[in-house]
Amino acid sequence: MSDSPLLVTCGLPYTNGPCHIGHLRTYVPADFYVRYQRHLGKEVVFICGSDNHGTPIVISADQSGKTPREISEIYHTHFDLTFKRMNIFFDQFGMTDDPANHQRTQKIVQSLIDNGHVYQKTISQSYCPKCSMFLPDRYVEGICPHCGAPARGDECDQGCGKHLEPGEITKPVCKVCGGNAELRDQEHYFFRLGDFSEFLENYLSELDGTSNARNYAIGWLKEGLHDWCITRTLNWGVKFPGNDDLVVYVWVDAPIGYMAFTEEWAKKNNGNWEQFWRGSQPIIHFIGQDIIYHHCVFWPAILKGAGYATPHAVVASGMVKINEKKFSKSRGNVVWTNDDYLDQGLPADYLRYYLLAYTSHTKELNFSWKIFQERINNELVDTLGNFLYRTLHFAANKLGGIPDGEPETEISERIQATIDRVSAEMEHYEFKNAIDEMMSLAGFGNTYIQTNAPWKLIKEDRQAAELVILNCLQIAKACTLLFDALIPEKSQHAWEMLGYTDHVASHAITEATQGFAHTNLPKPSILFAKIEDDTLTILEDIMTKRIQEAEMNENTKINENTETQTDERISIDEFGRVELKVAKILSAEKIEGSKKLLKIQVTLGDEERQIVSGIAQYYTPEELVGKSVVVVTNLKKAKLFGVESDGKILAAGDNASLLMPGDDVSPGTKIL
Ligand code: B3M
Ligand code: ZN
Repeated sequence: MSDSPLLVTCGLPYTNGPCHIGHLRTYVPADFYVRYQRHLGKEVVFICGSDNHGTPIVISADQSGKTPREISEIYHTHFDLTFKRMNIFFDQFGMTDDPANHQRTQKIVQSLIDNGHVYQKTISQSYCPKCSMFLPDRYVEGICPHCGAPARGDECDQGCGKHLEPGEITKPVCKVCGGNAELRDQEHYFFRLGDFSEFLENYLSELDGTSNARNYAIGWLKEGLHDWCITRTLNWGVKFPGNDDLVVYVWVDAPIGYMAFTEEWAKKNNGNWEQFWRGSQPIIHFIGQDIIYHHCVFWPAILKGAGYATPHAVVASGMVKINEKKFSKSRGNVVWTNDDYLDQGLPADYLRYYLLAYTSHTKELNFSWKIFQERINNELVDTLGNFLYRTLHFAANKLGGIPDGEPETEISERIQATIDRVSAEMEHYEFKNAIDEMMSLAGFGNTYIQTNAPWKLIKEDRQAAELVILNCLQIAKACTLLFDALIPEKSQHAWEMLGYTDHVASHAITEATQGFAHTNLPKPSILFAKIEDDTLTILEDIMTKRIQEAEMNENTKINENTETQTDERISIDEFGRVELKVAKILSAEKIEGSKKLLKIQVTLGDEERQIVSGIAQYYTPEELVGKSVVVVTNLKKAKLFGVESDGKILAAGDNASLLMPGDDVSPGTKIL
């Protein structure tokens, strides 16, 4: 072990929903980086935890009838297990609501107060008169004052991405009751972020990590820094020192979690947390690109202001798209780590491979099952898997094990050159390039075995064939050691097929050029199973169904919203554009795979129509037949669950009570 330990952290997931591919895009690369550093002989402490405070958790807890602590524990355990299933292992996985973080946060905030970086100010904040409460952060929605996009109380999530201070959002609406919010005065505490401009300018000019993190932050600095309100009117969170009515803003105590979890790790392992947070041992933060501001501007200023060491690097991953569409949980453009991936029996290592090998870490990553299948089958199966299997199979079957002797110098040099290039790319957080280098070594192995054809050679010159295979085995060993950081489960399996009985993770990369001390080889098996077309269809179907279900929910929501927006009135002419007619239901049937939808045939007198309607939970198909209903007939056609819908049946209220005209009006009659 080296005498220069490294602290690596990952952004803390909120405990208000399950793990998805967007999360993994930060955690998998961090784990890859940590494992590779360990193979280089570096001592690394790898820290993460769950983010339990803030309005997202309180709102989810309210909605599910649980306390914020209860919901936090549920999702904390969920993330902990899911990460392990993905072969991501933290040395400490803490909770921001645990005592260590409460104490550390209060200490740091107290230091900021003592050092003169905090002041009190009265501000106008969104308040809901109906709910009698102030509306911090995500309790309020409205319009971004900077770009006019719909926004959440604390950030413009659909527009310019700016952080919003309390009271800044325009047209505020209460998320609890949907009513209009008003502004009311309240005393809050502010952090003098503006005082740190010069410090941050110097800090950022030296910050290591990915250039997107540095460049975004420098850009924001040029726009000028505003002081940050660091308190919120909530019961859930870390109490503000000296004022029990307020908690600190979640973005204060969440990053402090990194420090508190290091303390927890140190306590358990007889380690030293201060060498990082008060000393000069490097801290590297892996985060998503959307939280660069918090990590590169706000967080170093807090640390500096409270007298702690600042991070050495920030590594920010680009966003994830699904089938070239914006990632969206509500629209169904998402891959859930457990439900959609691991529980389908797919190996964690395949997804790890895709996430890291597909594109550069800072670029947007598009995920599609089709590309997933192509990349896994062409690269892991056909290149790496094929090379390992051909080599091991020949050695075990034809040579009875590992031949004696040393591999040729040019082979050792090729391996060493790969290691050097991989290490250099890793140093610059260019993970995709590093993997390309590794894969090119496997490709080299394939070409080498193909051109030297030991299966022919053995007939004329057994010794020459043995040397070829020894060379191949050396390349196979190097590949296994190199790929271990990326696909640890598969690499361990390969390591055992190379005749080792211990853990590949405990071996240094330098051993890649060292020969074998044993000769026995077990019978090899196939390392990477192909993704078959049938599997692909199943996986794609899951996604398509989810997107259709989400569209359906969205349609219902739009209807609900139009019911409540009474203040935005339309003219009689606008209303006149809506064509409403009486229709009679001829038949109805369920749509397979959907709980909510019915496919309904109606007659409008001179015309028949097919309409998909979300009323399956309230009516059986049989009881609908023969009923007269009201239909909007000039709507654009839509497809729901792949079924065409030409019109909309009107229904009222939560139980979808159908609007039914009397028997004296015949189908096709216009409603005026
Ligand atoms: N809990 C999640 C996010 O905004 C947030 C990260 C905290 S890292 C200290 O992506
Ligand atoms: Zn905006």
